[in-house]
Amino acid sequence: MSNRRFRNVAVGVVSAAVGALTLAPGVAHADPYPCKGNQVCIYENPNFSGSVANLPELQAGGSGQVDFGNRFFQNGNPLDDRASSVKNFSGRTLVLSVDHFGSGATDTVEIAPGAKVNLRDRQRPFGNFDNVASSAWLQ
Ligand SMILES: [Ca+2]
Repeated sequence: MSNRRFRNVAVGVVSAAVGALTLAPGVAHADPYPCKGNQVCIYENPNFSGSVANLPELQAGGSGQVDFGNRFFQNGNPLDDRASSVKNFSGRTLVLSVDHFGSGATDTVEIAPGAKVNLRDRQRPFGNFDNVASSAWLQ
């Protein structure tokens, strides 16, 4: 009977590289809904993410005003009280209101031509403008 010698095999512990997907500040994200020139793009989520609404009323040749009451993002979610970020490439000043048309627009925010904004950064008398817009028009 031969001595059986066990050889210790150094088993390398493979440490799985746990990818903590930490994004460096300032890294540009691919825009799933690129906003074309002459458009107003209204996004469901902050930082131009989530679904988008491109309302023909706010584009070249449109009426220049729209109530969000019966309008939807591309994913089918209602637009009313859900807008979180906006790109205004219309060439005109965009006004967002917390009110529907006909109910007295007293609480509004203006988005300058060419501006890209998170509505949570726009203050109103009682809180910010995230998830409150109910109508919009171009000046
Ligand atoms: Ca939202």
